[in-house]
Amino acid sequence: MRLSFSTAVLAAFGGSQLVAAAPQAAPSLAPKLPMSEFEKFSGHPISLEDAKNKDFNTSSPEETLKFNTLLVSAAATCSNPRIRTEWDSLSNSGRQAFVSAVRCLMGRPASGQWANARNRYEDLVALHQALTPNVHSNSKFLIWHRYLVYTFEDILRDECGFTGSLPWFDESRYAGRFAQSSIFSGSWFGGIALGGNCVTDGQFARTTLNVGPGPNNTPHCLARNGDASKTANTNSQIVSACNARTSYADMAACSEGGAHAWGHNGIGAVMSDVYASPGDPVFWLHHGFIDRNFRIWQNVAASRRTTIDGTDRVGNRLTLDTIVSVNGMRPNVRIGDILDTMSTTLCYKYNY
Ligand SMILES: [Cu+2]
Repeated sequence: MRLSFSTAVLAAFGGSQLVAAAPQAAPSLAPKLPMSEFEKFSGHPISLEDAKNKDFNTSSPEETLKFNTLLVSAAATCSNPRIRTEWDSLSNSGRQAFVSAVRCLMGRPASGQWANARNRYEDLVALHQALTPNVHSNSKFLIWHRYLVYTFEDILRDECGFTGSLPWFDESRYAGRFAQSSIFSGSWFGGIALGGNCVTDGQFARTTLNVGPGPNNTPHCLARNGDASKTANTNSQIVSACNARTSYADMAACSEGGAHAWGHNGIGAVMSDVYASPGDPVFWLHHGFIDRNFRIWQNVAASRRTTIDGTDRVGNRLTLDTIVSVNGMRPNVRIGDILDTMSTTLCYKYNY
């Protein structure tokens, strides 16, 4: 999705809206925005056929750094990893601990780092919005989102007393029927088949979002526009087809346009907004799934946890020393520090 790419960069970095966003009075009722206000995720979601086709070009070919191994990985291990548990395997108390921590973050003051963020949760949405052009449609996508999700998990623990790990949503088991997951119920995150209307049930009912839509900032409601014909494409076949690709860059591009894009667009509205989709708390469960698929690909060979290939937004090759930044919300790390989730830097794994 190179469409409007340079415009997007200008909007995010050169535009005045992030700097000039003056505090506005919180609306008493979250205003609904028309669907046209939300930019569709990843202009080119790919089909299962595309995912299976080894010749389907999802990224430019480049050399794999076969011998650029991570020297610290042999020595550094984590002995007590956090376990990220799939939603259905999590107890109600485990689910509630996570949801309460997210709500806690939404109730805490913004740091002030992001002028458009109105609470601490929105600091993370604003971070994602600002870096969107850097970390989508290029090979940084998977590795950067791994660190974003980790940053979120770590902030929940540090600032809201959360002692658990991020839950994730096995969308391959609910492909085409997300509405049947208890995630999208009045007990938890609220409904999905809302036709673009505001979420009015569940623990995030009537949430107002101040970051987005797109690179702009207008108060709007947490809304969804569930479409089962789109979430049908988060099935295990498309995940496997992408994970059958041997280079990191090819797999990452396939994942981004595959289950990743279909999950975003299939939940719809806020979630289909490439810039500000973290405004919907299900973003984190979705990206847990995408990161877990990445880890499964990495489990095939040690080299997949110690080498990297692909390029960044401007075509520079990624190396183990390439910096991954969350703009100071957590320390900068090297790609080599976070390639292996079982390193001392991250130290987590998925329950399956
Ligand atoms: Cu993203």
